[in-house]
Amino acid sequence: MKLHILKPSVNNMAVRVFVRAAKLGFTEDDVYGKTRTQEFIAMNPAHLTPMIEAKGLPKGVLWESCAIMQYLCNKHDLTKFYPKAPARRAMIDSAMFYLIGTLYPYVARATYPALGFPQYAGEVGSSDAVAEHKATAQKAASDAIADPLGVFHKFYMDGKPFIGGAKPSIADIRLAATLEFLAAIDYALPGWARTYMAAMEKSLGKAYAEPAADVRGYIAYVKSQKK
Ligand SMILES: N[C@@H](CCC(=O)N[C@@H](CS)C(=O)NCC(=O)O)C(=O)O
Repeated sequence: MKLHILKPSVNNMAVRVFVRAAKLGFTEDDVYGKTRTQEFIAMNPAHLTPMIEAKGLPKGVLWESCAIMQYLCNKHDLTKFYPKAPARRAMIDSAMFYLIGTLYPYVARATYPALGFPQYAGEVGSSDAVAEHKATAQKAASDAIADPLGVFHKFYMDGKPFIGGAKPSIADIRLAATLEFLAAIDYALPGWARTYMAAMEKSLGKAYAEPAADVRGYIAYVKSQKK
């Protein structure tokens, strides 16, 4: 299996942590600057990473971080990361959809301007609005993070160390990777989230630390450029 990645991205970090934690066989191809090439778009018209290229996939490739982790868990019967019982699995799916549909857009609006990442069409950040309006929109997104973040703690974790229970699930890998970006804006994570991030890194060890170092290194680089 070939994993096409961009190292500074937390969407990518999630899958990069997962394949390491699950000890799957893979090679990584850094496609920085190549996602809009004809060759890449011919495989993946959405031009998005992470993307896996593997035999047996109807189209030869698969993108969307959560779908990749779900597919690999199904394929290799990795119930440790993705429980089989429908009700428990549904909670993991719900947490991941909630992250992609609700939390991540706030995180992107709050952090992408600081990270120097392009914003999505229609966002104030990608318009010709004055800097003050862009800053107001960025702050509004940052302020909006606390509410869905609290939902992960109160509802999905509900007193357990992880969304997955005693051990991290694919939803936990996706959440922890997402929260890494908040360092770009020095977001004050609540105490429980700091404990959670430390527990994720402790539980997954090098599998977490190695891809996290790429994201953290990029954030440190961007911050150093602003000084
Ligand atoms: N929801 C997607 C988001 C993927 C995404 O936005 N990927 C970005 C990097 S963070 C990308 O590959 N952009 C390259 C491009 O659009 O050319 C996921 O979770 O995988």
